[in-house]
Amino acid sequence: MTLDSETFNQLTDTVERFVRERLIPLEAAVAENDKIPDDVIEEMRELGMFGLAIPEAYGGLGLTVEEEVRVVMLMGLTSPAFRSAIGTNNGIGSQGIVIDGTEEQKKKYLPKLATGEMIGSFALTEPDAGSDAASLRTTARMDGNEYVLNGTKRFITNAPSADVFTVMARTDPDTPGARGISAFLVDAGSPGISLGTPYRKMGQQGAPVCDVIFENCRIPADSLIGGKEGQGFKTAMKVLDRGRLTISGMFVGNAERLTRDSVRYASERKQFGKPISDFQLVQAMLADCETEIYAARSMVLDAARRKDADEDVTKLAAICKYYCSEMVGRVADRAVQIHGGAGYISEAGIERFYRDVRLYRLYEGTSQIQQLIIAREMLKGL
Ligand code: COS
Repeated sequence: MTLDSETFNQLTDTVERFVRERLIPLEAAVAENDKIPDDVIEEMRELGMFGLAIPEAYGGLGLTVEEEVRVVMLMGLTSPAFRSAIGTNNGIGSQGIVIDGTEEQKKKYLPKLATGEMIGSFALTEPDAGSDAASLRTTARMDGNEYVLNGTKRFITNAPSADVFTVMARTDPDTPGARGISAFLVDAGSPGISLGTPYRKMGQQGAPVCDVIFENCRIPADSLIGGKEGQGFKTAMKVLDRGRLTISGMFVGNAERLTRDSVRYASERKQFGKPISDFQLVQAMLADCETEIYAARSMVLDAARRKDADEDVTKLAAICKYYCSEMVGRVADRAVQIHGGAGYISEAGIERFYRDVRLYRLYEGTSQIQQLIIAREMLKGL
């Protein structure tokens, strides 16, 4: 459902203020401690931010994709760790249920994911199945009224705090590739689950990632998403289509933040007796940032509107993910350049963003996978 414009404007005003007054001042501490303070998580819960994309019928705000993307762009004005905290509940950790779950599964999980009482996480990647997701080896064997899971999931965002995992596992060992894969909802407290030590990463401190290991993990048969085997790969791909679109909004927001900081710095920093913003070579870098952000913002909003109109956006989501993640990488590089030495040291926070945004070309499908999807869609049916 679309919110009326006044209610939606109130929401965006609130998020913008929250980002400016509450989150931006905490960026350095979150990076230093590798943790978002609990009271901030609580405030995000109170603001309804865990349920932006969960339908109203299940306790969420039920934003359209366009509305969600606009909110995510605002969240992009601060460190990505804050969006990541709410990202899986709105995205890959809940959308499998929203898109393909049974009514019982929706009723059981979505209201708690919407309030943030539960954290959702998405377990697709494995040690030997990254870009080639359909080659995953985790198994789910039917035994009486239960499935028994065995395997390891790698680099799982929000796994350390997760209460429920959407797990892709092979139910049919004789069917290789996508068709033998099913999706499950696995409670984190199920016997036979253990977590790896959280990874130390290049950036994105405060956004915890670890492995999830299943050893004879028994889950009830009704944990199968949609109640149908063999559909799990398609569920994962549909979730990723939506996820790639919404995170692209995040990349636009990060690029805007970096550009705003660069404009301010360039107008304050003086060299050769005048602000460096007076120099045309600096202006060129600022203009390139602004131009690319405009293109990125326009494409994300267009794709979001098309998704809301029920168009197939597989290609457009890949285009957005590809362009926007590469774009913010270029913007972050220029931001370091404009800040000069100050951009390379920790205090200004620019080098932190530079490291944070490097992930975007890797997760939810590398740039090369996006290129492959775009070309495949172009060549389909020829
Ligand atoms: N929506 C719905 N169904 C989809 C789909 C989509 N976006 N993409 C593929 N499918 C379906 C196909 O139609 C096909 O179904 P049929 O067997 O009925 O024809 C099935 O899924 C298999 O698709 P495909 O043959 O395209 O699978 P591939 O193994 O060739 O892999 C890529 C496709 C490479 C695109 C996929 O593995 C991928 O996205 N990899 C990256 C994974 C990723 O993003 N990981 C990040 C970590 S998760 S946060």
